[in-house]
Amino acid sequence: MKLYTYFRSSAAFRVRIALHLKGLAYEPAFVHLAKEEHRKAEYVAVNPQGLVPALLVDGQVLAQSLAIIEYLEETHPRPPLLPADALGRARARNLALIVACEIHPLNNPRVLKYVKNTLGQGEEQVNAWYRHWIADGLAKLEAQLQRPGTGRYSHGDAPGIADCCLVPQIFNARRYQCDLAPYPAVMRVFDACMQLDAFDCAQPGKQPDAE
Ligand SMILES: N[C@@H](CCC(=O)N[C@@H](CS)C(=O)NCC(=O)O)C(=O)O
Repeated sequence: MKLYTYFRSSAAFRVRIALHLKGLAYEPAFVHLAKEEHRKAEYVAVNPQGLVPALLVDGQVLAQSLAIIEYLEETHPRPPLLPADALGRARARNLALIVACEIHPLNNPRVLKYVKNTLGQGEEQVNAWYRHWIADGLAKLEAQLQRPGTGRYSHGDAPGIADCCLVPQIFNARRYQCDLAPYPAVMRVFDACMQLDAFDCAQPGKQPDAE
């Protein structure tokens, strides 16, 4: 498998964690987002959406991090990243989607660029935008994690799909100096995850393309 990745991409980080949790080897192909390599014809030919990550498997390209993780889950079920029961799976996906659909898309580079360049906002306003959506989303995630079902990890006592989303989002939040004190359950799960090699070795600073 070849993973199109960028060290700072939190969506690629999710997939790197899942691959490591399942013990699956992959060849990285680096797409430098800050240099806009994801917009170049060469990469758009791989993923027409022009977003990272993408996973090349058996000559076919998969995109969208959660679709990729679900593919890995179906083809390599052990260890599972989704609970065995339908209600549990729905809850785990709910937690993952709070990050993947309600926080992350609002803070993507192309969105920040639009706010800055097209709407003419300065760095301070862009950072305020970023921190606002982190705070809004993490408050909702915190409320969910305070509910029954959460264990050592987001759902139960084994790491799963929700943790693959939570951890990269905290790395992003820290990069933008967001206050994380109001989210004790989120941070407890983050700390538990970071004790695992699969999360630790997938982190941005440990990638070969890290700057
Ligand atoms: N929903 C997508 C999001 C992918 C995505 O937005 N990736 C970011 C990096 S984390 C990207 O390529 N952004 C490029 C841009 O915004 O210009 C997924 O989960 O894979």
